[in-house]
Amino acid sequence: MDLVTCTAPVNIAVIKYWGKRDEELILPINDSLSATLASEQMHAKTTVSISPNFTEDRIWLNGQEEAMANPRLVNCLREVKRRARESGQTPQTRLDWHIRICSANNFPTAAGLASSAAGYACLVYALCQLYGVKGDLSELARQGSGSACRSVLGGFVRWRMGSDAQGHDSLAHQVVGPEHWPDMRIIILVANDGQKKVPSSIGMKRSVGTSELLKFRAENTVPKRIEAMEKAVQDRDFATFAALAMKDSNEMHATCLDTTPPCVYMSSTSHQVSDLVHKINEHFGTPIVGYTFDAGPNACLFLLKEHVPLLVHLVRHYFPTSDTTFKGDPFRGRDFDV
Ligand code: 2P0
Repeated sequence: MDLVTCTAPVNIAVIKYWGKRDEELILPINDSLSATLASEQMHAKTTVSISPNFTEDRIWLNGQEEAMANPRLVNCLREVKRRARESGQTPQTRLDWHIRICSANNFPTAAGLASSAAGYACLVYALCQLYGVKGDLSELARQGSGSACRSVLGGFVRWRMGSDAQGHDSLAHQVVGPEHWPDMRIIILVANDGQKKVPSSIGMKRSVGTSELLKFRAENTVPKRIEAMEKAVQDRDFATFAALAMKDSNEMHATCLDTTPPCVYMSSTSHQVSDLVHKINEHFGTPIVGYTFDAGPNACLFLLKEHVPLLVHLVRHYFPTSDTTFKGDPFRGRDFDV
């Protein structure tokens, strides 16, 4: 039996991916840019094993057995095996052995964070190790989940949408490595409002079909904003970085509201967090904290290390919570190195 175990971290987009031009290949309508968390923090851990004794392919996610028939999973496995076959590194017999996949996240699903990004990045990396596949992994991870292509690299990562119809140039590139901005911190505030959200893939499809604002965003706003964001990251210009992240998050959620029927992801708590951040920044006369919201109500706050104690104090004051277990830990100042 051959066995590989690896981990892959979550990434948080500051210029958002929202909308596909090709559903099958998962090709986006705009570039996006994200920060990958350090790998020992919020991550997926996946073990893949093959054996001539296994009689069928099987997968377990967070301890529960799931169907192997998931088309994205099937695509990833097929593509990795195709590359392995083409490279001639793996004997056909090994490729014919059945596989077992066991994957789990070390963070609560309630956090509503991009678990599919960490999960597919981890799966693809593990499969490539298992079958001896080398080269760029982002194209393979992208076919599991779009945002997963950004989790195969550390630091700040840009996913270039590309122009090739087959998606061969729709790849992730590292903007700067994890060591570039050592004082950067991310605090995640979990707003447990119990709202049922529209899955992002469905929300995106709906936005592509109905939102004119989305088209404007993809063609006009993001191409300029992402260049400014890349420069802000390279220059470690926090004020510009935070201002652009907030603008982009708000524009993404505006396109979600411009969608028919609208996709409402932010809750009243999310808006209260946003208000607090703007008040703090107004007080300082410059952005010292920036927020971004994904397809859910939870806030990801970016700030520099020196401001973590102040922010944690203010959040605990304005958002007192009785839940101080792991789920509530973000309120206790659990900060993550990028
Ligand atoms: C992002 N999100 O850039 C954006 C912001 C959510 C909001 O990428 O359909 O799970 O698997 O490609 O990657 C979440 O979407 O969607 C996402 P699929 P994915 O992080």
